[in-house]
Amino acid sequence: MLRPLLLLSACLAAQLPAARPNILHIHADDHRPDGLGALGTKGLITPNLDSLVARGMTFTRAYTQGSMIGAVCTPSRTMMLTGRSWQRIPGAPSALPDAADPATFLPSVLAAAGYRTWHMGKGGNAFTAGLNAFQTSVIDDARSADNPATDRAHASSRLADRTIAFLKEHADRKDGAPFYAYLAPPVPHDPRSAEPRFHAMYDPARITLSPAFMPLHPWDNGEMAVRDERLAPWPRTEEDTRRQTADYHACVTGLDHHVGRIFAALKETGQWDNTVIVFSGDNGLSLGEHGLFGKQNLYERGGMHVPLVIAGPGIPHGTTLALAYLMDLFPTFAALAGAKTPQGIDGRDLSPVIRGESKGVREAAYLGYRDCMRSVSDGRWKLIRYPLVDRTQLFDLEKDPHELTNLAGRTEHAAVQGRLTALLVSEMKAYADPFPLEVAKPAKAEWTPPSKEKLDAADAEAAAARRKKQAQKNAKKKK
Ligand SMILES: [Ca+2]
Repeated sequence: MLRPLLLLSACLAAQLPAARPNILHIHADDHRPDGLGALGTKGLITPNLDSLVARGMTFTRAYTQGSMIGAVCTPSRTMMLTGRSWQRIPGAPSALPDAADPATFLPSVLAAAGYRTWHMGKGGNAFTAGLNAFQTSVIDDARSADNPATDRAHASSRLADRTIAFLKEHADRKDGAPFYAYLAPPVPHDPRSAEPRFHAMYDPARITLSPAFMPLHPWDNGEMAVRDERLAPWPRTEEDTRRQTADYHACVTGLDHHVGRIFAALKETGQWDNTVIVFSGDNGLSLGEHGLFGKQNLYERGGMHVPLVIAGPGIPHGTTLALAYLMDLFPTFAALAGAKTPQGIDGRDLSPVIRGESKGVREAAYLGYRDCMRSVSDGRWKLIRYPLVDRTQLFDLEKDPHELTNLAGRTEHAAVQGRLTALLVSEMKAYADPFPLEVAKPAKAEWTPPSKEKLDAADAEAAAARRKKQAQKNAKKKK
């Protein structure tokens, strides 16, 4: 895996990372793809993470590939730590026989190459088997019953304290082993609670709403009333959206502040020059765009598009439009570490893109959510298909980055639509996605917000079904 590095010309040698750098991976929770000042969110104060953008490589089209459940975090984090696509992660219908073997998980692979592996972060909606594969895993969960003292507002602060202690301890070691530290704070995920000093920095009245803000999604996308969508009233109001966005920004700024303390500790302990820092998020989030408030949709300012910045020794400065998935981090980190990537991994090594030797590692970004949404993009054009209600959207992302003008069904774009549809079919086949793009009897697309009574009744029904399933499981165990 080190061979491509050795092939680099001598003039680049000065930029090469010292052999086997430390990898410090900050993986935020529900962090929007443009969710840093330097990534385009006006007024968002993130000087520390911005410094990564200023010196490293930014992927503006990085995605988590999809989710079969509302908790998009879980498959996302599983894809990242296994390098496998959403239909092939452990437990998925097309998983390979060794998919659940911990020896194939990222921390084990890096450990086998001599890395110390350390994790601190959330335990909920995580990939527990993957976290257990770290040599050290510190779970920080605000909802943890055995640790009622924890609270969300100070999650970033606790993360920094523990990480700084780890960095100091690591610097004193004499064995020369590099580290892979995976920091997974539950931030800026709701409840959007930061320290008061960060909330004080944002006045809701000064928040600019997205051009794609809408009071309601124009029709039923198949997941209109899931948990996250209920975090705002129907119809969405400008005032509530501004308030929620201000709170979101406060959480991001709080995270950035404490990340700055981690950066300072890296410098103080002499580890800065040999540490590659990666900033990414597990999934995106709508904040009123298209009338949506969750991550259970496929818009660009929606559920699957994530931030991704890589900076450090040997990483050139720049921005790339290369289509990337979070599962690509697995082979990319393995390449940095000189580790051997296991067979059967779907992710692709992004090193050639980072080094400027290649414009990309794939032709399409394909995304999915449950059985109700599929999308594909070639970088410029994007097609979203909603089989359950027989709706299709076609957007020109170059001219219409906010996805406001649906070009599907227009004669002048029929050829593009046909090409994108064929691309979607082939991507679904390549990733063993079994769901149909057409159903026999599509439902009506019209949608009106459900009443509280109706939501409560649906919740009670779902809870009863869960209890029944659990009882059946328990009965099976007893036998
Ligand atoms: Ca998340």
